[in-house]
Amino acid sequence: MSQPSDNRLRFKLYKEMLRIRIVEETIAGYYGEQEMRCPVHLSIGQEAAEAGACAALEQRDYVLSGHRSHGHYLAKGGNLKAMMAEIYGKATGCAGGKGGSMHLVDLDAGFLGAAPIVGSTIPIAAGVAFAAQMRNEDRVVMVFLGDGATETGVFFESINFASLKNLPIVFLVENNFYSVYSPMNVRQKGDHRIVDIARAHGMEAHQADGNDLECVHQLCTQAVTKARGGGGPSLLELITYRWREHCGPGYDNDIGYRTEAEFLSWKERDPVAAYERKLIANGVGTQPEIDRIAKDLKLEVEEAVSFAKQSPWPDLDTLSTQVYAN
Ligand SMILES: Cc1ncc(C[n+]2csc(CCOP(=O)(O)OP(=O)(O)O)c2C)c(N)n1
Ligand SMILES: [Mg+2]
Repeated sequence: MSQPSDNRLRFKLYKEMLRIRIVEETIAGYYGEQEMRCPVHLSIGQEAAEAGACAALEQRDYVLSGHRSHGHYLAKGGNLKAMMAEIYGKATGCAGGKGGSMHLVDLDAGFLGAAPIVGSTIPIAAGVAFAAQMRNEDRVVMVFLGDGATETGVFFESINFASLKNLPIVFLVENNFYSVYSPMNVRQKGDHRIVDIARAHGMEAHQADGNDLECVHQLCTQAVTKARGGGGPSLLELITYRWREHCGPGYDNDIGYRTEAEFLSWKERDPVAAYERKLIANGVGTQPEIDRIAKDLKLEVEEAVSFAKQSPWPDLDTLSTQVYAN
């Protein structure tokens, strides 16, 4: 993005990234009230990967995700009020209040679903891409997964199938170094590289800085354009870092699986603050403009929380509906 005419896109990307940050911070702030009764996996620190990747997609494209999916849902255009209501377990939630944070869905936005069984949505995404290809639809599928999910059997089967069939799919790996509390070096031998797995299956793969919003967006745009043009699948590994505890609103560095120094070094590389500095330094935006965007977003998110809190509980007689496919 070198043209001044790209400034609108820069602001759009920034706003999407900041919106995810504010939503996640707001959830963390209200979580202690114990009105949200589902576990939440927040992606604070990883927002550039999420916003940059989804902005490369069209509305008709499909996204699938896993347990840490708020950012993917929002960046793909999912309804914020319906997401908040879902986390509060209300009837107005995107899954009728029965799924919670880890079962977000918004078919209108092309967010086909998220599920917390690690790896489970990867083969579904490959199947969706296969269907789009068979039906000759102009549709790309992007599936978000973590570094831990690349260690599931279905990941290997799915990338093999996607490569073999030249499917229109992007495997978007957010590598935040940990699977819960386990770093890569206790899970895999030697110099393990996720991109090499994809390449070994004949798939194009790239690793990039997941905290660099524009870099993520460019890389994803290339992969999506290639998939849309019949060029087949890609795997993109975005290096990033989760700030908060694996599951929940707090911090867990004291447990000892990672050091405070490591955490602080990644906080220094805050994708939101870095992009704000870049916007201002390049004369794209001013501090008052940025402050106004943040203020508007906070209002929008507070409204969503109020909507969720005021919404009714699901009726008891809906308990067993929409649980299984017809
Ligand atoms: C099949 C399965 N095994 C174990 C778990 C428990 N679990 C939940 S999240 C997670 C770690 C996933 O790590 P990663 O894919 O890197 O995603 P991250 O949490 O880092 O975003 C595990 C092991 C699970 N949900 N599903
Ligand atoms: Mg991880």
